[in-house]
Amino acid sequence: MDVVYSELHALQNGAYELIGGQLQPPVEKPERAETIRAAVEAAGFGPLLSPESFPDDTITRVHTPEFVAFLSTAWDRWVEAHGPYDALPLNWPVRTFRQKIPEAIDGLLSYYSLDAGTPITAGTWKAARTAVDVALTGARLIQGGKRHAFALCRPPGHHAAADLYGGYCFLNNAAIAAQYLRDNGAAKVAVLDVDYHHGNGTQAIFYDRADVFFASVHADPLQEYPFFLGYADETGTGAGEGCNANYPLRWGTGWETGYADALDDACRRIHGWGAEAVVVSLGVDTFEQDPISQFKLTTPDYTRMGERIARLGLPTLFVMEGGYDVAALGDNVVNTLTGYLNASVVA
Ligand code: OKP
Ligand code: ZN
Repeated sequence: MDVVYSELHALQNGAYELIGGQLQPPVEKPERAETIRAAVEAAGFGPLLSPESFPDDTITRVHTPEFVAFLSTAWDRWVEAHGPYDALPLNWPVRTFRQKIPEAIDGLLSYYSLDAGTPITAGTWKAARTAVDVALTGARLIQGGKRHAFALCRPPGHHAAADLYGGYCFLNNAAIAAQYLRDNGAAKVAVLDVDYHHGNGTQAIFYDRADVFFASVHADPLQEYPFFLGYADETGTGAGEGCNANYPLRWGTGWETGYADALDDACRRIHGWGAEAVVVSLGVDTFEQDPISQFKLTTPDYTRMGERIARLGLPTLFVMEGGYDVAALGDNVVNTLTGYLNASVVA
């Protein structure tokens, strides 16, 4: 299986993150992608491909031009206002506030963000922009006839919506790849999101559309971040009614205690809907030892996950999302891809 990777991911390297009321070293750090790269290479995956460059209009098919302009200039404006420290928002336009776009950089960060856990640094734009190229290079491989590819993206993307960043995500790599597949020949594309957290950004981007099906297996938003989207009664709207499927699962869920059944149902829905290709938002933060998560999947369970995804029998683009136990990340990703390949109908 081809693996697309760029070392420029390391340009996203925040200094600290607010976790549980304390400033701590970020869990979303460069070592994540480096350890996955080393593990897939050691397992014989490859070749390792560098991303091609894609134009900005692939991004603005999914994100607003105003949001892209904001993200690409935010660091320079922040440095001008404050100095060379991580750019973080401090308040949000929640209930009772107006949704009017401010002028000052602090207000813009507030308007365009969903949390204070996603630092914009000197290299954020370059890293996020390169992650999009990584995902699109994988999508182009699929569009060109490959049955599968792995886009080893970092930073992740699934919390980013059309004009919203947060949850360590800036540009929605998986959504941009799905849209690329739509724009280049596939009539119906599914996104299967197996990250521990609900893919609120991807859901929002495609919520009113009948041409992209979004299915997500994740921790119950009653208990877990991002808290305000991801319930089972979110089924799509307008033309997209029936094209969104959420499987919220309680803390403590394991493979045999709810996860496998939910994944199976999600895959059945995607198959029944008639998808021509699937983009997998591959988060492995469902792992039992993940430092910020509460599911109980084991390393062998990822082989089973890959096997189930393979039984869809669809061209498959894996796009890396979360997963924060650096010691096990490589094994969990390799097992997913190996399980997929070994169960693939087309080798
Ligand atoms: C990104 B992805 C932990 C704080 C959680 C945000 C988590 C973003 C996850 N108590 N902060 O979906 O893996
Ligand atoms: Zn996650």
